[in-house]
Amino acid sequence: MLSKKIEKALNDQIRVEAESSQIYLAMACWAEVKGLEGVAGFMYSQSDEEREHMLKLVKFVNERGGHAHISELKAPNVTFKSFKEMFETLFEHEVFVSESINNLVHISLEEKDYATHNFLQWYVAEQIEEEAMARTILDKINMIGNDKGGLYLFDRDIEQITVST
Ligand code: OFO
Repeated sequence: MLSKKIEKALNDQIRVEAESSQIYLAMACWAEVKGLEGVAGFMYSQSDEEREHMLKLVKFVNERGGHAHISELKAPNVTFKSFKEMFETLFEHEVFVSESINNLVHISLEEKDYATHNFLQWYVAEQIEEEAMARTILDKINMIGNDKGGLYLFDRDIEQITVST
């Protein structure tokens, strides 16, 4: 059984994951209308992954005697000044999600909820990967700068970059 404190904290995380999914969906749309199919495809799959993260939490809360709340979400940014700005936003967002997961882990220990603590280890590992991937992408984007040819190649290769991370 979940304590009220843990249930609330997990529900807050459900919202964070749902908002992440919307943020990346908006990025996918922006990249798609700008003609970068590779980047759009990458963002669509990131958006799907975040929805999976959310669902995993939803099921965990309901299975452990809590009630997962599906709440209203903050509207994401739908336009960006540049691809660099968009990927910076992605990186900063992943850092924020990691902090949020760490905070949740902290609460689970305070509450001596070892089942939740164990469940959260998957998210801890996932955030290490996601932050590393976002950092790799940002490094490449910084290297490309305003070079159109570089952006074209980046768009073509983004799938490989992420698979090899
Ligand atoms: Fe990339 O955030 Fe979910 O966990």
